Order: sequence, then C-alpha cells, then structure tokens
Amino acid sequence: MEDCLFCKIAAGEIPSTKVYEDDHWFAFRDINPSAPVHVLLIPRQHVKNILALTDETNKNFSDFFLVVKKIAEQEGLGDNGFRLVINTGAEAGQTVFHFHAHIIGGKAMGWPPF
Ligand code: D5M
Repeated sequence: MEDCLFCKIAAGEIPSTKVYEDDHWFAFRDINPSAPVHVLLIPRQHVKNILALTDETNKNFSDFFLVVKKIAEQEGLGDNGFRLVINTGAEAGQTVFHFHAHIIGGKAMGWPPF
C-alpha cells in the first residue's frame, strides 16, 4: 500500500533494526521502546488491523503465534515471559494503521496496562 510506513519498512525502503523475517512476516525494534525488549511484528501484506481481516488475508496469519514464540525465544524471553499487545483502532492507541503486534519483555510489568 502506498504511503504506509510499515509497508515501506517491510520492503526495506525505510531503515529499521530487523530481528526476524520470513516470506510473510517482518519484525524490527520499536523506535520508542517501552521495555528492554520491544519488537514489532508485522505481516508483509498490508492489513489495517484485526477488524480489517478477511478470510483471504487471514490465511497468512496461520503461523502468527509460532512466529511470536520464535522471536520471543530469540530475544531471550523464553524463561521469564513477555507481553503481546495488539492495539486495534485509535481509541485503543493504534497510531500506525498496518497490523502490528508489540512483543514486550525484559522487565516486570503490572496490570492493568492503562
Ligand atoms: O504502535 C506504533 C509503534 O510504532 C510505536 O510504538 C512506535 C513505533 N514506530 C513508529 N515509527 C517507527 C519506526 N520508523 N521504526 C520503529 N518503530 C516505529 P501503536 O500500537 O500503533 O501505537
């Protein structure tokens, strides 16, 4: 999609600190980390957010949780765990409208998150 920041990052047109990539997924460090580990996982395919998913676009999400697990273990979060956040819509705090999952860890966190 034209003029989508995360499409351009996944395509390598805008620099990022890559931590993982495969045919469907790209992961990079958040520019404004809220914990020692803060990775954003995005699909290469442009999907605005969960509410925009269709049967067709969802096909590329079948391995989503396994990719999250792979990145978490690669980042050393396999023992103490991590938080997975998917802000969906402006009211929930979504600011970039290309689906992304925040993988956050490396420190103790509280609940609720707001
Ligand atoms: O999260 C959007 C996230 O995207 C936010 O944590 C900052 C991050 N961000 C924005 N621009 C960049 C670039 N260029 N590199 C890395 N990270 C970036 P949201 O859930 O939409 O609030």
